[in-house]
Parts: sequence; structure tokens; C-alpha cells
Amino acid sequence: MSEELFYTFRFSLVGDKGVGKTTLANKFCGIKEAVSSTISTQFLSKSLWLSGINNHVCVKYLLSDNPNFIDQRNNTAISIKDNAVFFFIFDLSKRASFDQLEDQLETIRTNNNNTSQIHILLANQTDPGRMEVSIDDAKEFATSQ
Ligand SMILES: Nc1nc2c(ncn2[C@@H]2O[C@H](COP(=O)(O)OP(=O)(O)O)[C@@H](O)[C@H]2O)c(=O)[nH]1
Ligand SMILES: [Mg+2]
Repeated sequence: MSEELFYTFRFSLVGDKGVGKTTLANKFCGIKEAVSSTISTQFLSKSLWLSGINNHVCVKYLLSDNPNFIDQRNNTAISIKDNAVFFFIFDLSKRASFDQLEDQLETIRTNNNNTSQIHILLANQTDPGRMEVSIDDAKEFATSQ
């Protein structure tokens, strides 16, 4: 008899205003509406059924798309408190969006209860072709944490 298994993965998208968090979240969840400014945390989900020989697995992704929470810590407290996986997103063509990630990382470290957090650094907006952050800088930041 086949078995049904359910997994939920929760992710938080973190980064400066305008780096493309909402665009990425909408694309991942198949939402086609035009992006508008995120004034409070939005929660999105997507479920996938994967069929094996003896089981069916339902993987549910829960994404929290945060505003720039350096300014709005209270609004985003719930989404950063227990999540384990954080995508730190910056705009490759805007140095300031990269420089502020250290502060955001610190905010998460001090406000999150999970002892085994996973942090993923994601360079977005690669298409304008203007790079204000080098691959070496990004690698150095990622490995120094
Ligand atoms: N050129 C370019 N524009 C993008 C990209 N991702 C998002 N945008 C645009 O950047 C603006 C801000 O995106 P948004 O997703 O609202 O950023 P957020 O504030 O981080 O949620 C919008 O006008 C998007 O259409 C990208 O990869 N390349
Ligand atoms: Mg947004």
C-alpha cells in the first residue's frame, strides 16, 4: 500500500527594498500579478506532489516575503522568529543593497530561535550588466559568516 508523506519547508526572503524579493517569490509560486511595494510581510505557498514507487510525497513551500525589515522589525518578527532558511538577496548593480546584508544577518541571528539556521546569499538583478559587487566580495562575505 502506498504511503502519503507531508513535508513543509519555510523560507524567508530578506534584503533591501527593490532587490527583487517579491518578483522572485511571485515567480516561484506562479503568481502573475504585477509587483507592488511590500508594506508588510506577505506569506505565499506552493505545493508539489512527488510520486515514488511506494509513496506519494507532498512538499509544501511556505515563503515569507519581507519588506526591508531593518526599518520594520516589528512587522516581520513572526516571519523571522522560527524559520530556518533565509535567502539574503541583493541587487548586483547596487552596492548598498549588499553592504546592508550584514546588519540584516545580525538582526536575524539575534531574533531567531532556531539554532541551525541556513543562510543562502543570492545575487539578483544580473541582467542590467552593471556589477557593483564582485564575485570575490560576495564569496568573502558568504564564507566569513
Ligand atoms: N531588471 C530587473 N528588474 C528586476 C529584477 N527583479 C525585480 N526587478 C524589478 O525591480 C523592481 C523591484 O522589485 P520587487 O520584487 O518589488 O523588489 P522587493 O522590494 O525586493 O520586493 C520591480 O520594478 C521589478 O520589476 C531583475 O532581475 N532584473
Ligand atoms: Mg517586495
